[in-house]
Amino acid sequence: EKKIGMSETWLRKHRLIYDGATRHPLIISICDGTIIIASFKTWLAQDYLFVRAFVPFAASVLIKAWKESDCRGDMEVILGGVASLEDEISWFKAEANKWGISLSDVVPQPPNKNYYRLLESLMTFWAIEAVYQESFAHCIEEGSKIPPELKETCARWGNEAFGKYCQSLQNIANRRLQKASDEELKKAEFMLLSVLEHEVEFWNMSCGNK
Ligand code: HMH
Repeated sequence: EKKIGMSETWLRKHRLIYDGATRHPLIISICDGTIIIASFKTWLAQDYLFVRAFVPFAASVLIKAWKESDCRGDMEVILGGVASLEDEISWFKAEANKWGISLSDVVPQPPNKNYYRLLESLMTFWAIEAVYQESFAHCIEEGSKIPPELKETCARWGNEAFGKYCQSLQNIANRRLQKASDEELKKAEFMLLSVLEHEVEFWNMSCGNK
């Protein structure tokens, strides 16, 4: 049986907003096949920029794991995440090419840029990945009518291995939260909520094309 940690408690407490981030209309439209291709393209281009910002953030979390963690395995978990980002950037470039998007012309929209400010703690590192994992895993569940050309996108974050990785990050976060002060706990819960809110805004960016 899975032990319930602080992060699970908070996700339950903020269930509605969590569902708002993981069951956003953009994700629902991918699941039911009604997605507008212009929306998908906007998402792809903006997320490419987000992932570029995420790379140095991941590196900073790796440094913290090395300096501060009481468990050696933590560094390997985060290193795995860091290592996969090179492939992810290449995937974005190839995918953009497929859809005729010129990435060199893309500029970050305000909801994207605002999100960069949250790239600072292990809590946000886990939450950012977890929202994508849960969102896209939903798209590849039985009975979804996902367009074939979007299958690969959904599998990238919805696959089981990525799910396990997110679970490992969550376990690390829970363990660290057990030792946190009240002040740190407050901050971590606030950061989690902020991620959920920014994810909603991030999805919203792509819905303006409808
Ligand atoms: C906006 N959230 C956003 N982009 C991503 N690529 C992820 C989460 C997952 O890494």
